[in-house]
Amino acid sequence: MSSSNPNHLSAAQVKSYHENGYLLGLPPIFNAAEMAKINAELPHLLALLKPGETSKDIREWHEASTYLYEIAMNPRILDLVESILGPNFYFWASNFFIKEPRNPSTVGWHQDAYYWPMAPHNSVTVWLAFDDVDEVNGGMKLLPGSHRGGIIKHKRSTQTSSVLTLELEDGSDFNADHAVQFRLKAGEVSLHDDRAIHGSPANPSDRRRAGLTIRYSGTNVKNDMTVNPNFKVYVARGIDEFKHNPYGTPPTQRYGRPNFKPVSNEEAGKV
Ligand SMILES: O=C(O)CCC(=O)C(=O)O
Repeated sequence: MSSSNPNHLSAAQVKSYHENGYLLGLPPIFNAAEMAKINAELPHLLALLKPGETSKDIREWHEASTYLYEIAMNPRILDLVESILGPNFYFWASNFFIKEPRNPSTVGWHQDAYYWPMAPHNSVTVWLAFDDVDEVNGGMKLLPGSHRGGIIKHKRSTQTSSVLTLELEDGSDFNADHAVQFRLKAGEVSLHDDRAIHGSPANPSDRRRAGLTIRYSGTNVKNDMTVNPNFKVYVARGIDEFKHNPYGTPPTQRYGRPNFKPVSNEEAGKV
């Protein structure tokens, strides 16, 4: 996409995204002071978790928290997404992947698109680093080009350490030796395609590894409401020419949680 907006991706970056299924090396969205403020607010959200819940249960809380809604609608983030998805797209999901220091939780290898009852595949995930993230504290890895290989049938996780229930098997479904290690500073983002194979190991380090995933889709993408009935969209840029999906109401309070129980990954996916 050629553009006069300096925040849009260059033609070379867009090409690289489409070839590889991800993009790194972007200028920070938030500077250190802004990120410190965002991090300082996170405990207010965590305080709303109920007994037995973890940060993984903070899903779609942007529907009730301006704190998250404003991050998702940040113009600098939307400029990046617009470069990939074009002028008309919506925002529909947010959730945290937080690995505290010395946390054994992993994220098994998977394709987001396998979990989502959505078609066609025209979605971008923005992964916003709340901390410096690398190979030492369980940063994400992604298999370049894997988004072009089709959707592979996932198996039920056998590793209890994985926070996901369905995953792909290294050596059988793909070769993890070719995976790229994501490294981000707090306030930076990566972008990835909903079909790209990715995952992350445990965090054996003394540093927290927290990230917020924010999901955007072209307005042509339709959710199957019989599978994920809580699905709501917020038009982020342009117009919704298709009107395939129900609209959410923007939140009014700083920190809140929606009054529905988000469907689990299994319920939302094609198991
Ligand atoms: O944060 C991670 O390690 C995994 C994130 C992920 O699976 C995703 O963004 O879809």
